[in-house]
Amino acid sequence: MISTTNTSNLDFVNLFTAEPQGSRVYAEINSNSYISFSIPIMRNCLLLISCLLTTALFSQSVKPLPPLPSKVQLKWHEKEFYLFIHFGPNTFTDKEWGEGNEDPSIFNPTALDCEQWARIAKKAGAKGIILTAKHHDGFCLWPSKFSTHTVRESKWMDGKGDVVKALSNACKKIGIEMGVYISPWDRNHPLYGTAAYNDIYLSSMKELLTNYGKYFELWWDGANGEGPNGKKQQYDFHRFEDSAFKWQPQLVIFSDIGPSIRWCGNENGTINSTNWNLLDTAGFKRGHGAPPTDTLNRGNVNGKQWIPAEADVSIRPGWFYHAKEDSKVKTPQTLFNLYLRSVGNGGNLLLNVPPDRTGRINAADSASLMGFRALRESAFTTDLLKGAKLTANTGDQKTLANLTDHNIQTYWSSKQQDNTQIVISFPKKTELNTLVLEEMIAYGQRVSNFTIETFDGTQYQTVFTGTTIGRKKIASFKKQETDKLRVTIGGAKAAPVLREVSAYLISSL
Ligand code: FUL
Ligand code: CA
Repeated sequence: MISTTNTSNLDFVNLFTAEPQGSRVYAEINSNSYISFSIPIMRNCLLLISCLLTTALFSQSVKPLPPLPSKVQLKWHEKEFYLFIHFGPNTFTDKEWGEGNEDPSIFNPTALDCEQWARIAKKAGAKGIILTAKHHDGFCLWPSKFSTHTVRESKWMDGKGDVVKALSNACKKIGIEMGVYISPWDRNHPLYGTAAYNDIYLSSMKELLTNYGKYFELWWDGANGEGPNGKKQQYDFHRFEDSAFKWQPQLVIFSDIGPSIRWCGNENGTINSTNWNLLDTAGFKRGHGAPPTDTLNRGNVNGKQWIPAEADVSIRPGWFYHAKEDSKVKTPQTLFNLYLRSVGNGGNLLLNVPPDRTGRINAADSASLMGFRALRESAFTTDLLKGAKLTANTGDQKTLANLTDHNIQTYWSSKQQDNTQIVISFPKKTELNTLVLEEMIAYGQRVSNFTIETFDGTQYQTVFTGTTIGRKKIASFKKQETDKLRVTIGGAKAAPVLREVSAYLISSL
C-alpha cells in the first residue's frame, strides 16, 4: 500500500532520501511529507519504484528554506500588475481626502461603466482591479446597512445603484479578478473612535465579503486620523483579519505590515533593488507604528514571516480624478520604468487609474495603459536564450534546460550555497541589454548577491552587480554584443534554486 502523510504545496518526489524504517520504506515528498511503502508490497512494486526512481533522476533534492510563501501568496506573486480604482465623492469635489461631511447627493456619475474599466484593465494586461469601496470620507460605494452615507443616499440611479455590484459583475463578465479597499479610517461614521465602530467596520466588511463573490485582495490603508467626534480609533485588526480569512480564505490582505503582503514604504511605485519577501512584524503596528519605510522597501533578510512587497502608485499626481491633471497622466515609458522597478525587483505593481465624473476612465489614461502594454510586449517577447547552451560549475547539468523552458514549475538547483556559476553560450554573437532571473520562491528566497559578466573575446567584463533575485529580477545594463555570458551567484542563504533565466534586447530602456 502506498500512503501519503501530511501533504503540502510542494509536489515533487525525492526518492534519494528514501530510508527504510521498520517494515516500511519512507520516501520524502518534501521536508514535511513522505510516501510510505510496506515492504511486501514494495517487493511487488519494484517496477513502479524503478519508474519513480527514473522520475526522481529528473527532479532534485531541495530542502525548503523557511519562511515559505503560502499557496495563496504564491498565486498573488504571479499577478505582477493590477489596477487600483479610486472613485467616490472626492471625484466630484476635486478633493483627495474628503471630510466625511459632504452631501451624498454629489455622488452622481452620468455614465458609469464598470465594464469599460474591466475591459481596459484586461487589455492593459492587468490581472485585477481593486476598488475603493470606502475611502476615508466614509462614503460606501455599496448600499451598506451600517451607514447612512452611501450610494443609497446619492442622486445616482435614484439611490438604487451599487458600484461594488456593477464592478463585480463586470469583472466576472470580462474575466478579471477583483479586490476591495475598505478604509478603516472613517471621517463620517458617528461611532468612529468608540469600541462599537469595530463592530460596524466588521459588519460592513461582512456585507462586502459575503455578498459579491470572491476577491483576490483586501486593502487596508495605514492612514488613521480623527473621526467626526475628534477621536482616533483603536482598531481590532486581529478580529478583522480572522473574519476576513474565514469569509474568503483565498484572499491576500494588504497593509503596512501584512499579514499577507506589505506596503513598499512609498507611493511612487518603486521597490528597492534589494528586496526580501520577508519581514519581522513583532512590535510593529499599521500606520504610525509601522517599520521604517526603508525597511518596508527592502524587507528583512532574516525576517520571520513571508510578507512580500506591493508597490502602489497613481497614473496621475492624485489618487482621485481631477480634470486639471488630464495633461499629467504618466507616459507609457514612465509606467514601463515603474514596472522595471517594482515587478523587476521581485514585487507587484498596483497602478491607480481613477475614473472621471462620468464614471469612465479618461481616454488619456487608457491610451497610456495601452502604450504601457505595448512596451512590455515588445520588451519581453523575444527571448534571446533560444538555442543557447547552459553549463554550471555545480548541480545537475541536464536539468539546466529547466531554466530556459519558459515553464515556471520546472527549476534547477545548485549544490552549493556560494559561488554558483552558470555560463550561457549563444549560438552566435548576440546583442542584449537585459537578463531576467527568477528564483523558485516556493522553496524560500535565497540569493543575496550575484553578478552578470559578458565575455569580450579575451575576458569576462562585469555588466551588472545585484543583490536579491526573488520571484523576478529584471537586470538591465548597457547594450553588449557577446556570445558568452556568466552569472555568478556569489552568496545565498542556502543553495540557490532558480526556475527561469531569459535575455532581451529592450529598446525602451
Ligand atoms: C493613502 C491614502 O491616504 C490615499 O488617499 C490613497 O488611498 C492611497 C492609496 O493610500 O495612504
Ligand atoms: Ca523553468
